[in-house]
Amino acid sequence: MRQVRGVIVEESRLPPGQYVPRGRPVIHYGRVPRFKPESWDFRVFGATASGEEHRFTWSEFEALPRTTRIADFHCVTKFSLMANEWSGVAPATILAAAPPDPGVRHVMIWAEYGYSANLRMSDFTAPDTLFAMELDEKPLSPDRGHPLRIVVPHLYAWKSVKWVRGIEYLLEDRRGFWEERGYHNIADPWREQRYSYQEEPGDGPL
Ligand SMILES: Nc1nc2c(c(=O)[nH]1)N[C@H]1C(S)=C(S)[C@@H](COP(=O)(O)O)O[C@H]1N2
Ligand SMILES: [Mo]
Repeated sequence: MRQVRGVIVEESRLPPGQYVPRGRPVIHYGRVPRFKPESWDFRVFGATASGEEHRFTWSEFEALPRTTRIADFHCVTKFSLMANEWSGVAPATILAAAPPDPGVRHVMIWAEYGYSANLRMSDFTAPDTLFAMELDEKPLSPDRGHPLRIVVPHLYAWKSVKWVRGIEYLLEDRRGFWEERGYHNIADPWREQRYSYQEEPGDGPL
């Protein structure tokens, strides 16, 4: 990973079986939610260090320090979007504001309408993972996750949850929305971890 004027820039490369489409597809399950800043919140719950839930309002979340990363992302349906410039809040900032219990090894990312994706703590804290509010120097469009999505460029893009509303600290791993429906628990595109039947012992909960 390179840094250019403080921006982490990942080398653009295409994982096995992926292609670069014309245009920039938008893809998700269900409808695009409407953003209501007065009632929006970001909840950090589950196994927090204090045992208490931590809640950010939109104005609190918006005021957190931001950083920028440039990275590709890879959909399991085989298209890849190359060199996206994301700006937003680093997971480390959330972990510092609302610390997890020391036994936490996994997190569940929760979105509007109950969409979710689980991540290992090591993927959540990886240097390319970000809670993004901007793409290519503009606020996210509604269909790309406005006002907040997570991007986990080094995993298949169903883990890059749009319209994020919170995270749950997990003492034991649990499957999210697509992981329960036949997709791989880890989802590393470089190892083509597409489907749950490819999982090896230790890759996921039974
Ligand atoms: N909340 C939510 N986030 C989601 C999805 C979804 O259905 N709901 N789909 C995922 C999938 S499968 C992909 S490929 C990416 C697509 O992101 P894009 O629309 O910005 O290309 O969003 C991911 N995040
Ligand atoms: Mo996807």
